[in-house]
Formats: sequence, structure tokens, C-alpha cells
Amino acid sequence: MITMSDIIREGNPTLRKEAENLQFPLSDDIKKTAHDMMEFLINSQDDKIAEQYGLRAGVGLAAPQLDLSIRLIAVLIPSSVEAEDMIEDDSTTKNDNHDEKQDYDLKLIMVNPRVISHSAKKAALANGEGCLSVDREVPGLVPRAKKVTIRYYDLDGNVHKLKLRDYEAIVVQHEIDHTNGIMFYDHINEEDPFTPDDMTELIG
Ligand code: NB4
Ligand code: NI
Repeated sequence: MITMSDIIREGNPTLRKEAENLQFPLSDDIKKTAHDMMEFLINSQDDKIAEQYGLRAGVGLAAPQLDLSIRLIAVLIPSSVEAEDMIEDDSTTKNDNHDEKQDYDLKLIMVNPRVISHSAKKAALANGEGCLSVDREVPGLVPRAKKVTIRYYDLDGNVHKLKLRDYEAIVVQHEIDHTNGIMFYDHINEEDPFTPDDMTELIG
């Protein structure tokens, strides 16, 4: 299984490289890596497993973070993230059984993902961003396109187009950035880290 020691940290040149497109059919090795990445995200969101293995919680992971310079990402966004202010939250009854199915807003492995169009309007997480490859807090807003259209391939080589907005769009853009050698803090306005411009809506 993937643990934090498999994840490279800033300073490692792989994080600043443009990753390679994958060719189909994918090797069994690459497919296993993809599934391991998704398993890491599931484990990282499970309080008990995360504590046991010292995992930081993640909603996304990109292959370059595993020192693999390939265009492969995994995203796992639980439904509850966008329903934080819902009164009805049966997390107490839902999550104690590991075998029980959890609902996800977005659970996807994406091969060769690309942003093919994006809105002029931007959005940023009000609390900024963190990255599993960055062992420090970097305060500041990370403005990203509020809406994106993504083209990606699944593990079988089928092409997909997906329109995303807000939180989901932000997560996927963070991961695609990793395949382009871009870190979240590259987007922070160092003169005025917390003042959103006219185009930027704050989320969360
Ligand atoms: C990727 C994200 C950073 C900002 C927003 C958030 C967390 C990451 C990095 C956008 C993408 C990982 C990959 C979280 C988190 C909310 C959902 C579900 C239950 C705990 C979990 C906590 F952990 N970022 N961490 N950072 N990265 N939300 N949540 N919760 O995921 O570096 O490149 O489990
Ligand atoms: Ni990251």
C-alpha cells in the first residue's frame, strides 16, 4: 500500500517536470499504481487507518507525487464535503462499518487529463490549499477557474469529457497542475495573499 514515505516532497525535481502522456493499452503496472493511488485516498480518509499508518488526509493524488512523471491522477471527494451544513448527518451510523458503501461526489482515476476549457470566473478555497508534497503551511488564496471542462481517458482507454465547478473543479485543477510541474503556491499573490480579486469567489 502507498504511505506517506512513498510521496515525494517539494525540492524533488520530479514535482517541477511536465509529465509524459500515457500510451494505451496501459501496462498492468500502471493500472495497479492507479488503483493503489485510489486506495491511498480511501485509506487517508478513514480516521482509523490514517492514524494507524500516519497518513495525511487527501482528496486527490497525482502520479508525479509518487516520483512517477506520468499523466495519471486520482480524485476522491466524499459527498459530505459539499453538504457540510446539512442538518441530517448520519456519519455516526454510516462510517463504523468498513464494508459499507460510502457515497462519493467524485471518485475517478483519470489518464492524460487536460483542461480543455475554463471559465473566466475564478474560485478559491477560503482556507487556502495544502499539498501532501508540501510539509509546511503556505497561507493564501489559490485562485482557480470556477468551471472547467476536462478531457481524460479511463484505464481502458475510453475518452471522457467532464464539466466540473467549484470544489470539484478546484481539486482536479490542483492534480492536473502536478502533471504540469505546478505547485499550488505558484498561484498565490504574494503581495496580497488573502485579498480575492473581482473575478474570484471564495468557497467553503
Ligand atoms: C489536494 C487538495 C488541496 C486543495 C480541500 C481538502 C485536503 C489534499 C491535497 C485542493 C486539492 C492532496 C494532491 C483534505 C480535505 C476534506 C474532505 C473527507 C474525510 C478528510 C478529508 C479532509 F484532506 N484538502 N487535503 N489535501 N494533494 N480537503 N478534506 N475530508 O487532498 O497534495 O496533490 O477525510
Ligand atoms: Ni498536491
